[in-house]
Amino acid sequence: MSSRTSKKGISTVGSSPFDSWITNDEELTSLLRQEWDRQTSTLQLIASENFASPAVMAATGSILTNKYAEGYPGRRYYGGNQVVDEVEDLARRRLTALFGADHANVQPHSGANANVAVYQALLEAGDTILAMRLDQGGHLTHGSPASMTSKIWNFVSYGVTPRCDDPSTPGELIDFDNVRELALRHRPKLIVAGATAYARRIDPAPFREIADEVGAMLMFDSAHVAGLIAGGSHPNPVPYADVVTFTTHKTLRGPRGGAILCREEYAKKIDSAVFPGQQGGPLEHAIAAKAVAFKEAAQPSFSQYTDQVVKNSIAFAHALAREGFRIVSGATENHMVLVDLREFDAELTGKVAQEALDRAGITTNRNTIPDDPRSAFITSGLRVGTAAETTAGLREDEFATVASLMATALRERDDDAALERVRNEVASLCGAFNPYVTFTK
Ligand code: DSN
Repeated sequence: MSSRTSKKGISTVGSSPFDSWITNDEELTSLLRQEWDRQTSTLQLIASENFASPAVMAATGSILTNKYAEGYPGRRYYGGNQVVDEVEDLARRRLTALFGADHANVQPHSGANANVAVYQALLEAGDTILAMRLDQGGHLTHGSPASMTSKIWNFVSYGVTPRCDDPSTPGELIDFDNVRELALRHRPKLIVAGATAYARRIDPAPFREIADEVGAMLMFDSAHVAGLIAGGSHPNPVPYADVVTFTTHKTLRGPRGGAILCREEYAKKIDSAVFPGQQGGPLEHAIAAKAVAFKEAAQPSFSQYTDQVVKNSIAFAHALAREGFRIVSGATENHMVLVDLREFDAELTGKVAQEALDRAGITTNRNTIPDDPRSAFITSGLRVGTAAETTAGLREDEFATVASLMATALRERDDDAALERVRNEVASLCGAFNPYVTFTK
């Protein structure tokens, strides 16, 4: 392979940030090149991933990585932070403007850190939190027994309504009667809205009503849909929630990291919980990259992008249904599709499907579906998303093709030659839709 051309023949010169990654460390450069090839010659359908812009990646790799800056702008524990203060202020200003929030904290290293910092800021150990159960679509930090959050706080979990195959009364939707009943019974101090494997729009208004009825605070974990909210494709929870948390690298298309928005009355407590409560020195290079992403998300072209993400997801769900997959809740309204594999093939598990698709150049993740009889390691479901490949330029027709390639790969999963044929078709699709060519157009 030439040093400037990927395995699939894609020139990396002038069309990608690849050149800036070349280091004098041959082993690492080789690995970076392999990952460049993987990301640009296979399909990235993991719902929580995206392709960050070259500007976001440049800021992530900037000189700011050298600087220690414990504290906040104007109140640091180290000298030399004049410039860093302005960078962090810029990120905070752009973020509050983007979502119309009172206060922003841009230091959380991840969404999990952001969530735990909120719990620490607003609650005492042992307080009750009402949140969505992991196996119904919630996140680990929403009180999964495997997460330290469940050891510190007392979680009560809500779920989704039972499955219903009549399209006029879809099931597997957040069960607001259950949320209200549990809230009245357990009187949580905090209610958490938001999910990690839920393909429908989450309306913040009914959560606010229930929180008010029981005197609870409301946190909206918008990790997955932050970009859809910023682009105006989903409702903004900021006017309803006391606190909103999110990651910056999913639909928001920024660097890996987290952020918190809150009402002014909680600002001091939230800031203290992030630093020094949870973290030490902030990653100012990541904060600079967040600032870049917040500016990008404020552009009209970003709204066009998020609208297309949702249109693609709807087209993808229809095409997958035509191939014989059952779509959990019967539809999607965001960037992801949660697929129940059992009707396509009763023997096919999420684990086997994910591995077969990997061999065909289609990257997905297995996922439990509501009331999944299989374990979280095996699963009966697959979660796919359109955020990344929409950035690369795929539209509804291409997602219909992807659904058909997925079905072929899964039907012929034991036939290496068939998987290789799908892999070649995937590579040719990816060759026509390279995200780093799209970005520079
Ligand atoms: N749960 C991860 C995901 O949605 O992929 C994020 O923490």
